[in-house]
Amino acid sequence: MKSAKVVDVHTHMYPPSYMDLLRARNKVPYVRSFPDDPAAGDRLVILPAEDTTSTSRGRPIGPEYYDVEEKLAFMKAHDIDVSVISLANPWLDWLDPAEAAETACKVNDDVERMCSEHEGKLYAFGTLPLSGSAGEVVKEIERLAKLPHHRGIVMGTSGLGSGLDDPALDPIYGALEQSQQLVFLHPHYGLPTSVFGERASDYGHVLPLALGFPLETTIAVTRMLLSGVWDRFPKLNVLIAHSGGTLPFLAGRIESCVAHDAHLKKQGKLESRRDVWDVLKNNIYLDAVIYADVGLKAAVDASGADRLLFGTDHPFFPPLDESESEWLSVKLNSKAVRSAFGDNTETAAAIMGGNAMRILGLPE
Ligand code: 5CU
Repeated sequence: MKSAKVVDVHTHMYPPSYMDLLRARNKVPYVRSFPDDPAAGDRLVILPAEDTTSTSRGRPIGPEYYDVEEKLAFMKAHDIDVSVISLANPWLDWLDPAEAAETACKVNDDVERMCSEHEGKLYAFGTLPLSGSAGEVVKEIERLAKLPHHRGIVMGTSGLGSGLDDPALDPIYGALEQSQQLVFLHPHYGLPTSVFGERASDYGHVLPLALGFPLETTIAVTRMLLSGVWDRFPKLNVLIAHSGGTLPFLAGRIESCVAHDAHLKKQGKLESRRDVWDVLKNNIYLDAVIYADVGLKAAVDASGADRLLFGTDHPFFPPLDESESEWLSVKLNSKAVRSAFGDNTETAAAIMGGNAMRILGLPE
């Protein structure tokens, strides 16, 4: 087997400039400690679903979220050669529109500096000022294209506020396509807590993270497909988090529902459209953050082994036992690759790093 580098394309940070913003807030998203439980230390509260008794205090947050030395130590402990870091959710979606453009610049420059101080080890997906105007977003996309360590952008499913099928996003999709920057699409909003029922708070974060996140992503991408985003922007490339949510599994059903829809037919929308399989094989990349070989095999069947990229989701999902230096979440993801594609195969090496090196143009 060709020995390839291991590249982590799904790994987050809150750089210092962003931490300052979180610490200054008392509304979600925020970082704070709770005087009635000093032992719990600082807590990161970010999700809309953190409104049940078992989730309302978020999760512990320490330097693994903001200190670049911790990222490098984690990489070393898990034999990761290169990390493509992205700001973690909820990015800048919640910012006052008047502050969005300037804050995006500051956060992206902060991350670019971190990468340049660790040449060859760190690259990044930038953050967009999506609460600002489309013009401001396009300007930041054009600026990011010139930053030497940036390889695309990370964003959630809300777009400019009304989802990724919003026609107002066209100039943004156009700028991303034109500059050939990869969109790393990541969930944050999940599903309304009400769908998880009256006993949701008995189950901690399991329902919103295991099901809310992937379904949110699947719905967002399906809306992009249905609104013809990839018909208008045939070279727009998207890396979908968590192996595409449930898209690889549901693609056939989505395609069949489209082909049987009388409303779409009447509107002439069934003619000359690109189908879901075409988009999956030509515009979509999937990360390998699905923790089991079953999901990985579905991802490869849908998009191809040359479009699947290893990730960890660090610093989320740390071991519950702090004394464990090897993270279970990472072990599950790398074991899934070996179990699905063999221990020492070209395919496994490509997924662990070769694909990312090629797709993101990372230097050998
Ligand atoms: O544990 C969580 O809440 C998360 C999150 O918010 N974002 C993410 O990427 N992974 C886990």
